[in-house]
Amino acid sequence: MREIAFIGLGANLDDPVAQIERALAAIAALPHTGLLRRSGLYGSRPMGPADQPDYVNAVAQVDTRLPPEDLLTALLAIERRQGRERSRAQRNGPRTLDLDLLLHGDAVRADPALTLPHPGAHERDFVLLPLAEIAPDLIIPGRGAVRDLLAGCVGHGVRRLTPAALAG
Ligand code: PH2
Ligand code: MG
Ligand code: MG
Repeated sequence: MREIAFIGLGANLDDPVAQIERALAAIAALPHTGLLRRSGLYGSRPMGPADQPDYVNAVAQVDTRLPPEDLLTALLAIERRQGRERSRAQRNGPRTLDLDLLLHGDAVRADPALTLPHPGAHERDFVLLPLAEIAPDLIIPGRGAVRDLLAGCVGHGVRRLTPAALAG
C-alpha cells in the first residue's frame, strides 16, 4: 500500500547545508519511495546542550510503499553513510545528520523502537515551521493541526535561511 510519510532532517556538523541536501537526494533515491515535496532550509538554535552549533533543519514529504520499520531502517543507513556516530553520542548532542520519521500515513503507535507520530514533532518549531511550509493543512494524529501547534510551541528561534545567509 502506498502511504504519505514525512521525514524531519537536522544537521549541525561538517557543512550542515550540504549534509541536508545530500540526504534529500538519498531519500529521493530510496526504493519504492518518491520525494513529493521538500521544504526550504531553516536555521535553529540547538535544543539540548547549548555548547553546540546552530542546526540546519528541513522536512520532506514522500510517497512510499515501504512499511514504517523498513523506511526507518533505510533512513538510519543514510545517517550512517553520512558519518553519523551514535556510540559516543551525547543525548541531543551535535550530529552530521539526523533523519526522523515524523509521520507514516495515519499510523499511531507507542513502540519504543519506532513511535509514530514522532514523539517530539508536535512541540518543536524546527519541525513544525518547515512542515507548515509544505503541508499547511496537515493534522498530526492525536496532536492537532500543524498551524495550531506552531502557535503554541516552545521556540528554538527557527528562521528560513535566505540565499544571503546560505552564501555567508
Ligand atoms: N535535533 C536534535 C537535538 N537538538 N536542535 C535543533 N535546533 N534542531 C534539531 O534538529 C535538533 C536539535 C536531536 O535529534
Ligand atoms: Mg531528532
Ligand atoms: Mg533521530
